[in-house]
Formats: sequence, structure tokens, C-alpha cells
Amino acid sequence: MASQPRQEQIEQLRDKGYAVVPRFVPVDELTKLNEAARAQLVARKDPLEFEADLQYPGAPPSRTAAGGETVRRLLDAHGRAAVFARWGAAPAVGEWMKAYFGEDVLMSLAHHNCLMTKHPLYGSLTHWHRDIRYWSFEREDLVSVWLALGREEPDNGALWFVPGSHRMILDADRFDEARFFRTDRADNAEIIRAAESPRLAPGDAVFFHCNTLHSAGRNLSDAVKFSLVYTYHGGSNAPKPGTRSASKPEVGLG
Ligand SMILES: O=C(O)CCC(=O)C(=O)O
Repeated sequence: MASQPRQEQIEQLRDKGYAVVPRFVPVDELTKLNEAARAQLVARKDPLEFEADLQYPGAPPSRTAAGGETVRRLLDAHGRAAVFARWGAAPAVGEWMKAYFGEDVLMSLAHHNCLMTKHPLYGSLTHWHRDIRYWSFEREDLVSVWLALGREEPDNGALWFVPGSHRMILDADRFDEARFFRTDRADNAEIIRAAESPRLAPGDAVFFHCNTLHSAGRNLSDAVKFSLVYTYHGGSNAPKPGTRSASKPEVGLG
């Protein structure tokens, strides 16, 4: 099946808050990304984030408990491997983002910029949230690209999205102290009922808005799931000075 034209993908992102682009990464590059991902997981070089640090549901209670050394994110993907950096600033990504933002685009090195791993057994689920919760920019208009290096389906911890949630006005009391979307409220539960989990094949990409409510399940398969994730914003939407969002240099995509 042929991909939708880019403009339709962008309209879908504007409407639903996310858009899947099948076969976004060509097979030869996907092979290199997978080789680099596996080598990086074996090398375990800092900066790493562990499941035990996050304490999401299903995570080991501490780094010394069984499974406590399970890696959740290999941070600074851009600095880890040439092929990761190449995909962060790939022309296909840059053109997509420029068409969406309608101006020059910058990639944040402070947000996402990671290789996400989800392990069987100790890989935790992620509750409903908006990525913007800890980000500080002039406008809440950023887009992330999630590159699936392998298949991603509900049984191995795939993402779930609430269509249209990026356009919803949701007061602070709909979220808990960690700014997860509260599931104990009937009005929130009604919203979550509309969630969809797009099945991703290896090399597929999901573009999603920083205000789109999303979550992800546990990995019930027997293989680690790898995804490369970067975040972008338009040149006119600067990170606020003094915040974590402004703490690292950014990469221009022209
Ligand atoms: O893979 C997951 O558990 C979801 C990760 C996620 O939503 C995030 O890091 O914002």
C-alpha cells in the first residue's frame, strides 16, 4: 500500500495529533539503526536511564533488585552513533517538519533525543500524559518523531494515542502531581476510551504533537523493543531561557 502524500499526513497530525508514516526508514538504514541500537545496549555507556529510576508500574523497586539494571532509555542518542545523528537531521524528517511548521526547524537535544528500549519482564508501562508537561517553550507546538526499529504492537508495549487530544483544553486538576492524566476521573476515562494503538512495522514512523495524550503498555513478548525518538520545533518558538528546554544547544534543520 502506498503512503499518503506528506500534506495528508500533516493534516492528519493537525486533526488527530498523530500520524503514522509507513516504511519511513529505508531497509538498509534500518539495518544500520538496529545494529547501532543493539551495540549501544550492550556497551551501556552513560547517559542511561533505568527502569528503577522512573518507578513506573512494573519497574523493579531499586537498582539492586532483580532487573534493577534494566535500561529504559539510552539518552543523548544524537551523540552516541553517527547513524542516530543522521536520522535526527535526515532530509526526510527535516522536510516533513518544515512543511508542518512552515519555517526553519530546530531539533531539541534536551528532550527525547534518546533510544527507547522496552524490555520483556522489567520494562514498565507509561501512564497517560502529554509530553509538554516538563517542556518550556514560547508556544506549545512541538512535534516528535518516533522511529520504530522493530514491530510495535500492543503485546510488546506499543504506544496508544487519544485522537484529537492535542486540541483539548484540560485543566491542571485533570492531571496528578507528576502530570499524568488521572484515570480515576470519569471525565478522563471517557476521553481515554477513544484511544487507538497504531500497529507499527519495522521502519515505520509516528509523528505526534507535544500535547497529544499518549501512553504505552508493558512488553509481554520475549524481545527488547527499540525506538529512536527526537523532538522538533519551529525557529520562532524558542525555549524559555533558564529552563531545561534551553539547557542544550539545538540542531538546525535549515
Ligand atoms: O514507551 C513508552 O513506554 C512510552 C514513552 C513515552 O511516552 C515518553 O517517553 O513520553
